[in-house]
Amino acid sequence: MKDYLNIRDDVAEAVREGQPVIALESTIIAHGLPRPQNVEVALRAEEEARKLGVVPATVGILEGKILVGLSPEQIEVLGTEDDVLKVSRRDLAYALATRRKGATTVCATMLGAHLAGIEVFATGGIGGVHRGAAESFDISADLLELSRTPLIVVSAGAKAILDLPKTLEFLETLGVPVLGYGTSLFPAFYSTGSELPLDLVVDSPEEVAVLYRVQRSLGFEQGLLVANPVPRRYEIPRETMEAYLQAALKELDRAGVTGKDVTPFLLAKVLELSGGKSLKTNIELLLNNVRLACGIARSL
Ligand code: PSU
Ligand code: MN
Repeated sequence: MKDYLNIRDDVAEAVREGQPVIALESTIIAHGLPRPQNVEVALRAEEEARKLGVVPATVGILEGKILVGLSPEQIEVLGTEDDVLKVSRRDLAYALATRRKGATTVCATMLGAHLAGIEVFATGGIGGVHRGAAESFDISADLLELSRTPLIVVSAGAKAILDLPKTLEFLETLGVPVLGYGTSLFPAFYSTGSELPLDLVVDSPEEVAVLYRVQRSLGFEQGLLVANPVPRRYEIPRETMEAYLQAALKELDRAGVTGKDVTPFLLAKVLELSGGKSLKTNIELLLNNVRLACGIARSL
C-alpha cells in the first residue's frame, strides 16, 4: 500500500503521537466551489485548524499516490487545473493506476484518511440520495462509505438539492448514526433546519468523542455523521433556497446531465441563481464545521 499512499510528515507524526488531526476533502476545492475562492477557502480551513492546535490534512491524488496532507502548492494545482478527476471509491484505483490528478469526494477522503489513521473529517455537505432516485438510482457513494469506514464526518447536513428524507432513511438502514449537534432537526446545509427530526442529539465535542469510542469498542466499522447547522446569521431561508433548487433541477433535466456530474452541476447552478450569495454561506458553514471537528479531534 505504501506505493500508493503518501502521508505528510507532520500528519504521520501527529497520528503516531495521538495529537489531534483532521482530514479535509478536495472535491469541494476542484468541483464544489468557484475559482478563485476555492483555493483561498481551502487554505483558510487549514489555517483555522492550525489556530486551534490541530494538524489539517487535506486529501487528494497526484502522481499515482493518495496524498494525506497536501501542500499549499498541491492545493493550488487541484484548484486551478482543468483535468482533475472527481474521485470516489469507484475511481480511486483508476486515478492511481493512470497517474491522473484527482480530487477526493467525501467517500474517497474517508478512505484516505482512514488509511492514514485519522478519525475526524470536516466537510461542507455530504452527498446523498438524489431527488428522483426511484427512477435514476442516483445515490452517493458517500452514504455507503459512512457505513463501512469508521470516521467521524462533520457536515452541515446535506444540500436540499437532495431528497433529504430518503437520505436519512438510507443512513438509518446502513446503521450510520446521524448526530444533531445542538439540534433535533436535520440541517439542510444553507438553512439551519429542515422539518426532519433527528433522534440522536449531542451538545458537545466530548459527547461525540465518547459515542465514537463506544462504537469502536463494539468493533463497529461504520462512521458517524455529525450534522452541525450553519450559524444562524449566515443561513439562507429554506423557501428562498427551494426556489433556486427547483430552477436548478429543471436545468439539470434540460441539460440531460447524469452520473457524477450531477452534484457539481447543481452546485454551480445554485451559486449562479443566488447571484453568488450562497458562497458566503458555504464558506462560513465549512469553517464552522472545521472548528467543531477540531474540538472533537482534541477530545479524542
Ligand atoms: N455537497 C456539497 N458540496 C460539495 C459536495 C457535495 O454541498 O462539494 C461534493 C463532496 O465532495 C461530496 C460529493 O462527497 O460532492 C458527492 O458527489 P456525488 O453526489 O456524485 O456522490
Ligand atoms: Mn451520484
